[in-house]
Amino acid sequence: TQGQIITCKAAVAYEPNKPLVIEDVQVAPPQAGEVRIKILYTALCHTDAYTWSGKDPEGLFPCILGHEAAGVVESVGEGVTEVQPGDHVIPCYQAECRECKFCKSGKTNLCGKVRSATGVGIMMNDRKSRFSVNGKPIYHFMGTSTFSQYTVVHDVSVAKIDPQAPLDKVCLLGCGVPTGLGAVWNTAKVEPGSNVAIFGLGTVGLAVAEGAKTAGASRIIGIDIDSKKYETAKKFGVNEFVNPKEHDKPIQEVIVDLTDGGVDYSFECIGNVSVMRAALECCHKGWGTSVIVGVAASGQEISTRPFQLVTGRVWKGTAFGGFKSRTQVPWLVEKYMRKEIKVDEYITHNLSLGEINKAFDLLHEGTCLRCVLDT
Ligand code: NAD
Ligand code: AHE
Ligand code: ZN
Repeated sequence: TQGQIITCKAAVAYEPNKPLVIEDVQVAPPQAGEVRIKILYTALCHTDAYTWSGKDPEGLFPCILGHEAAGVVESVGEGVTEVQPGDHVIPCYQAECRECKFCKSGKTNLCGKVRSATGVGIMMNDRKSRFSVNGKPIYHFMGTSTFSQYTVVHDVSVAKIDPQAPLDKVCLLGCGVPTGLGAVWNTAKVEPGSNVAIFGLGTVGLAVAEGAKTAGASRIIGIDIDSKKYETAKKFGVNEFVNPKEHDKPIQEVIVDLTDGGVDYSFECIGNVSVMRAALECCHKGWGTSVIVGVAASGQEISTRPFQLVTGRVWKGTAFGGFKSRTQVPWLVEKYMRKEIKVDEYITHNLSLGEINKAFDLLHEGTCLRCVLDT
């Protein structure tokens, strides 16, 4: 198949919110600096649902969504040296070229090399798509497009992992789990003995809890409007629970009262701008730090009294938990293999690619954390 067009199945999003269509898609061979990957397993993340909803300014249609996956390299384009056919890999929506201003800064995991292409659904080389259906181009998404049996990505977006790792599990290390762990370890840098508040106990919030537990946090307060979330959350380290619906006072006041003035760290894992405000305002005066993890729709804005910041609270955000993707995803896989981090525990459902619309329905049900699709 090397150098040839591959025809395979993919789930195409033709229009916002219209059911995805399983199509025979033509996948062009990888050009210079590109890698074609056979995707074996892909999970769904709420960010896919967000873009599908039409509210993401970077979401172009028709496109192939998906960004939490694992697979095997099928072929590589000219000049690709770090991976070869047969390598087991995780595609990474956050690239790492190790050469750009961002990568060299030592201050961020964001990479600038291919971002101008991945935000508009094309490849860097010729600013074109590698996907088509009957000659009509289909846009890429987040530089990954994993809801397909084959995809083409930039070489700087490929993490080569231990071939022993089970791909049906470690696909989760492409997004949600690293995001939560890294929000704690890299972005907030939570210290032992800290009090932590986590808003939203989906996969990302639970991974924050796990990260906080391993960082030695004392009180790990989970906040969710669905009280059923507490039982599962306990297994990830949450040791107190608050449902905002059961209180008359604003949730920030409830947390401040519970914690003698506020928490040391808070995390917003929902994507709701009024909760982001509450998360900042429940932080302790003088030092409390709040990390925005949730993705809010375009047009939404955050607000608070600047006095909150003047008096020492800190507002931060995180993308992919601050992890350098190509370097650290393989390290996270090793940690999973040594049983130092959970992954299996987030998988509540398994379906096939053909059942993807059902999988999106599940995503909106409280019982689903991650649904892994066998492609
Ligand atoms: P999820 O939907 O599984 O979890 C959200 C949780 O929040 C649910 O348990 C829900 O009951 C709860 N919730 C909803 N409204 C609430 C409210 N007002 N108060 C308290 N709880 C509330 O989602 P997820 O997959 O865990 O993802 C969470 C967010 O993180 C999404 O916005 C997603 O797009 C974003 N995300 C960001 C990054 C990043 O790099 N920054 C990476 C992955 C996901
Ligand atoms: N295109 C969206 C922004 C989406 C967003 O913030 N994405 C996160 C990852 S979410 C993964 O589930 C991210 O990494 N952002 C940094 C980046 O470079 O995109 C919008 O609203 O415009
Ligand atoms: Zn995601």
